[in-house]
Amino acid sequence: MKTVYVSLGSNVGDREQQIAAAIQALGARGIRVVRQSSIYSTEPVDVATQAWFLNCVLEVETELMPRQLLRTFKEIENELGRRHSVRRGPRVIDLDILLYGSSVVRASELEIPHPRMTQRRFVLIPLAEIAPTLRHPVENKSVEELLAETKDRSTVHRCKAGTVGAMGR
Ligand code: PH2
Ligand code: MG
Ligand code: MG
Repeated sequence: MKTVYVSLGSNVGDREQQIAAAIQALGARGIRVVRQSSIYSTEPVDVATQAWFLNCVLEVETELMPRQLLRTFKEIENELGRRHSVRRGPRVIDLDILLYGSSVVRASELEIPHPRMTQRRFVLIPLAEIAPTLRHPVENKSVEELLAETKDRSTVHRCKAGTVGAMGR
């Protein structure tokens, strides 16, 4: 069983409903959601000319290997109506693997830790909410330290409380 941190984002359609549907779809596929951050309203980064996102981060437990988990995430994205779209542009739902245990994967189709997580307040702020002392296996720094050091200055507002305590135990 591996502990995995997952980033969820949406900036098209009913963003909150789509995030809820994605979390439900994970559970339906046997991926156990242990912690859920609050939902944050976040300024778009990379492609700035798009709508604001809702973002959150989950701690999940799974038996799936990284590539199986990636495939499952793509299936859920398709199920929820995501169509191939502009790179880093608008999306109905995006599920990204941030950290998979302390594994490091560097392949063209999958990079773990997520290569841009240290440059994104919309990832680091929700992640720090649920796992402040978690260590990044390559940077060898805690999430709190990464957040204090990031150069990203984009706006991130907490807008809905999560369930930081252990869920379903
Ligand atoms: N995702 C992107 C690009 N930019 N900006 C915010 N605020 N939130 C996102 O989830 C996001 C983004 C590509 O995955
Ligand atoms: Mg993404
Ligand atoms: Mg993605």
